[in-house]
Amino acid sequence: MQLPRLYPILDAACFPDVAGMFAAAEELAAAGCTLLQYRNKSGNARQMLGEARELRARVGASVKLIMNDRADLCLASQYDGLHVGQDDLSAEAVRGIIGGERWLGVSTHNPEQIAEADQTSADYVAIGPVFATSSKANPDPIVGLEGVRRARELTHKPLVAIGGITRANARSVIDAGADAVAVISDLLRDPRKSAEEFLRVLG
Ligand code: TZP
Ligand code: MG
Repeated sequence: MQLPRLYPILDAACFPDVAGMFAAAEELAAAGCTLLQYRNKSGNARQMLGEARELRARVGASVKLIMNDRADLCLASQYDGLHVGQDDLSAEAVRGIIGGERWLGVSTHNPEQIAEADQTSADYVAIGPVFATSSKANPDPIVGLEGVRRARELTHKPLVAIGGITRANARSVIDAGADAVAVISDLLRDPRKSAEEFLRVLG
């Protein structure tokens, strides 16, 4: 699998309403983003499936869509992949649900978790939070660029860095060994222009 450098996350909690999230998705696709994650930590399943399907309708078939946390909703919405964290079902458990073709990503926060994720069938490993973030409740300790460098040494899988990544620091994260940066907040204001700027500095 080939990860694009920019991996925007659409977190429902970061938008005043769903219309804003759908509009942001369209803008990100128009900017050239080819991979998006739908994250909703507080929606009910029915609501989430509706939103997931609407996101697909807005961005079209050429953008890869990843569901956060929920293997059932990944299948129901026919998404391209699933992203799980340390408190979700294990990589192997969800692999058994989503099958071999869909992308599977696993969040890690320290060297032990990276080494463990490396031994699974995950298609990519995420490491973070790299920098301070206000987009996640109860974040793990910041790993810094040193944490990204360490992660790079511990896995040959594609590496996604996450947490506090902005247009100003994204390049340093890639230079530390990440293949891609996952971003929530620095894409919220004027998503199209922000994504274009990310793609420029990452290119
Ligand atoms: N996992 C680790 S940090 C984070 C997640 C979901 C939030 C990233 O959001 P932001 O706004 O790009 O820091
Ligand atoms: Mg999770």
